[in-house]
Amino acid sequence: MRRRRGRSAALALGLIAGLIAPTALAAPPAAAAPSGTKKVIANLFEWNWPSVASECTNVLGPKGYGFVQVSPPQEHVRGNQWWVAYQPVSYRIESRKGTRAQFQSMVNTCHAAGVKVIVDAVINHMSGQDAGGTGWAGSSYGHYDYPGIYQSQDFHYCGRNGNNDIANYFDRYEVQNCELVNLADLETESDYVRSKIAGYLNDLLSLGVDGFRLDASKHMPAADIAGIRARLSRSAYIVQEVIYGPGEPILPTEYTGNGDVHEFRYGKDLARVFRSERLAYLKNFGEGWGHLPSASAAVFVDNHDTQREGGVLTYHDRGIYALANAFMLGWPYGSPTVMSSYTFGNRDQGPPSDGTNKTLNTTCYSGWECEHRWRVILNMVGFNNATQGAGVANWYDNGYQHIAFSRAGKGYLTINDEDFAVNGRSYYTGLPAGRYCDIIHGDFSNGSCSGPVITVDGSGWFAANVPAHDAVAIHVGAKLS
Ligand code: LM2
Ligand code: CA
Repeated sequence: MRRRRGRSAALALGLIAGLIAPTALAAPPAAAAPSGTKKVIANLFEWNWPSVASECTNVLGPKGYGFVQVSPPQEHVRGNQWWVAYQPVSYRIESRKGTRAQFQSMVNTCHAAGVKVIVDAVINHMSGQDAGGTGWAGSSYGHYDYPGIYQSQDFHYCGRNGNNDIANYFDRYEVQNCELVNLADLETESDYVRSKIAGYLNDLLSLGVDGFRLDASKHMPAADIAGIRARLSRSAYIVQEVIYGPGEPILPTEYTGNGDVHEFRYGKDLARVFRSERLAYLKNFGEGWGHLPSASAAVFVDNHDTQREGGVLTYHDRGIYALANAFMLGWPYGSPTVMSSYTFGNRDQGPPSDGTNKTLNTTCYSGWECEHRWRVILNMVGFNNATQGAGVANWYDNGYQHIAFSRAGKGYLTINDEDFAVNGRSYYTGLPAGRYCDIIHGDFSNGSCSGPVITVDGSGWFAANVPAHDAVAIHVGAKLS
């Protein structure tokens, strides 16, 4: 039997604006939630350590994020651009984002909130300035000279292109032995270099860090990463940045033996689907599209590089960006990372900082986008947690921009990206009968829902109106009765 529910005032108000509104934040629970089923990573790009710490306590932990990924913590070249972080000059944990003590305190605070910490580790190269200089924390350096760490014999000089720079991505030797935009390329095959890199990573592990994003992994042979990994003092989550390029010889699959690998096709394909194709095509998104095996894939709608390069959805896309993230968090493929950005007008613009380039504390929605707090994205983290391990069932699509699916017995998501509302339709969920909070338009806390309530009947159906470019999501973790 199909039952219909009248259009609620709240649903009628389900405008795009609602998709990006921040949610009211509940007070943190007394104890950290168990971390076993929390898989979602929040990438707090360029946040300083005190701000990351308070976000762990106030938002990430209570709302169910399992991990926070932080920007590179080592000493870097001076300057105001964000990318100074990608030019290490020493492995001291001392940067514009904070001191070693602040970093340590951030890790402890995040752990106390049940959030693990992943560090963006820049280990393929050092700085890229021909002249050298003095680093953030006062270390002096030359392009191929880092006193007490690396000397000229520790770098690759590939002998190509006149300046040792990478020009041809279809040449494996060149990609791994030449310089990425003039960045002094470490001889990662040498025992000495491996021991220095492992020393840095082990120092971070000693501070309690849980995992690493290995920057520029494609520029290091998988065997070199394996050699470094073998020197780690304990196991750590590893995700490698290997950007798939059509026809290139270096493949993301070469790296899966070391840990997870970023699937860059995911965000690009998702953007194309949302912008110019059909959501109906998402029915087999992931492995069915030739992407990496799900168990090895780390996925995101955008990251700090792709949001500057184009070809993906970003915070600029507002409601559609929220919907794309909702799909990512609802769909069981890979490990999702939610991007959190500061507002930028040009590619090089650094984060809000003071006159000395020290990064200021984060102020959400003012200079910082805080996408990870947008209601749809934040509440879909709860959906992701509640549906762990449940497969896709009851796929529905209208052939175009309206899709729906269950996560068997645990949750249901429908996205309507048509230019028109879909009214008076019923959806088969297979979920237990009951009243569920529509977490796209309301927040569930202390057993009540601040938005529309969806009633699943005894046969597993519900009826709802879904406005244009909007969605409805329910799950067993946000059930009223
Ligand atoms: C990465 N992954 O493999 C990072 O995700 C990416 O953000 C990094 O580039 C890159 N690899 C190196 O770690 C960024 C940024 C570049 C910037 C570099 C180094 O996208 O623009 O290059 O960091 O800071 C800048 C200048 C470039 C210059 C270079 C060296 O833009 O023109 O090259 O510094 O001085 C002469
Ligand atoms: Ca290299």
